[in-house]
Amino acid sequence: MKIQSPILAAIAALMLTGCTGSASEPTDLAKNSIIPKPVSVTATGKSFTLTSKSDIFIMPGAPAELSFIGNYLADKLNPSTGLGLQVITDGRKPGKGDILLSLTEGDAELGDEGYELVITDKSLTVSANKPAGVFHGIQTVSQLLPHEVEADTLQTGPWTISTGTIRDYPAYGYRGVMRDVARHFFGPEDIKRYIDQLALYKINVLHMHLSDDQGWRIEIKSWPNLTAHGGKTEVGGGEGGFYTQEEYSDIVKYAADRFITIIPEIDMPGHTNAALSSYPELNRDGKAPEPYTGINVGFSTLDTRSELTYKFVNDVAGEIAALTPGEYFHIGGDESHSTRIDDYICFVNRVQEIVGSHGKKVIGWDEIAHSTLKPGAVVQYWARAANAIMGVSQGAKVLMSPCQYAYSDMQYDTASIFGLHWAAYIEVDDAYNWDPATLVPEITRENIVGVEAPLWAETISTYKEAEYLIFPRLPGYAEVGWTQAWMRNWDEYKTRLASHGLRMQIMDINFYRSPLVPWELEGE
Ligand code: IFG
Repeated sequence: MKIQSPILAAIAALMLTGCTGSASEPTDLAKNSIIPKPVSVTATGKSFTLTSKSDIFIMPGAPAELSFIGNYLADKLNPSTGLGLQVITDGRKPGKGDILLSLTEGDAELGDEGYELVITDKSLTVSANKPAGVFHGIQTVSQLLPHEVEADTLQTGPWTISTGTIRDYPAYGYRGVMRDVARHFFGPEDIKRYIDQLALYKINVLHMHLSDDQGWRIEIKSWPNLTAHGGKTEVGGGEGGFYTQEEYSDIVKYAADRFITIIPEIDMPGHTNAALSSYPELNRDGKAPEPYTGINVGFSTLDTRSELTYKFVNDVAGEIAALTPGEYFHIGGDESHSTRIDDYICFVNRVQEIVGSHGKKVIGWDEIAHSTLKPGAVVQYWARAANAIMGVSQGAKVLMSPCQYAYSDMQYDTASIFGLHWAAYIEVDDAYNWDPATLVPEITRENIVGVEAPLWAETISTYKEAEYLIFPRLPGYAEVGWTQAWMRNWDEYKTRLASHGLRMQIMDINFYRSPLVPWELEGE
């Protein structure tokens, strides 16, 4: 069609886009950059636009979590869109341009974490069996909006989404990361910022490594010196720090509000110099070692033959379990090179009983498979497949954290400014190109609870340094946990990840600009 007059051209453009977005507005929902990749997307070729008349509707009688989610979405969208979205719970019906969050009954395919997103040119509805599914659905909504939505300052819009239906649910129920706050301490605000970043990618577990040789990071009221002394330093001799029980509980709630479960880890019998340095009586020779600020491992052990040690473990596990609604307590168990194997086995067997007595299931690094695992125990495969296979032979489930793919503290390459490389150099494609269900033939899909990407903190001491190692590998780990392996392909994924570069840039995330990703960045 040849148009002479600019007025006619403008009218034609408006007709093309339904009188709202620009002519270039995408109208194909299937052309999205959602991470993790959703199960199914059906496009219907029109556009839905949020306007200043839009609001977020929740039907009366919905659980309080839905109001939290509605406000979470409004707080996310309002600063950048300026639309002043309100959360409406008074029974008024949603109209044109409104968002509806709702719970459905018995959409079995969606499970507890899945959602259905139905977008027409008049409305956008997120529905799920459980609030967690609705929360995951709004992350997808945010990712369908222009990347400027991630800004915390007013942007121009238009705030348009292509129409269609998305049905989505996770491959694995456990999609986690681990933060080592013992080698270097990261305060509550750092952890909460991290939790909000995890929510963007539908991660649902944060495992906190709360104790090690270099530091004890959680207040234990019956053993106050653990933090008064053991929390006072860190790798390199810095001031360390610790969470009071109030701060820990606040982190647990902050995470739970975002449908993320905290799993606390007290690493034992090895990796215990901070505890041993805090209480002479915990040491076999009655002498407390000096605080340790190096990065060696395997030199420390609790006195596995002393009854005081088991009182200590019971007190610690009891206090932390009482603050932790999640079903798991992580007992560590790795690198106990200074513990005789028969003493180690006896210790792990007793600690499993203690943890069970406080109503928690045990997770431990793969070495715990040498013990007699209690029902429900989970073996976290990190270094030795033979240990994990031993766990499977005892009927235990496996949490996949293979160090050569999932260790976020590994350098990307020899030029990486932070990280280690004892396991491997892990570029962004290496972090993505693995299938938990086929990595170890003897560990099959039904043995696996999920995946977790640990970030050890020997070489990082600030939030920005941590972000450099975490991003952009984290979205890939999230997809490994959420999306079926047969749907995943690096060459397709890297183009979606590239568009997330703009989002990470706007959120001021200090991500590594891997040369393997065709980034679309502003001003770089
Ligand atoms: N292995 C140790 C960690 C940490 C890590 C650094 C495990 C289970 C090497 N144990 O990984 O404490 O030092 O990459």
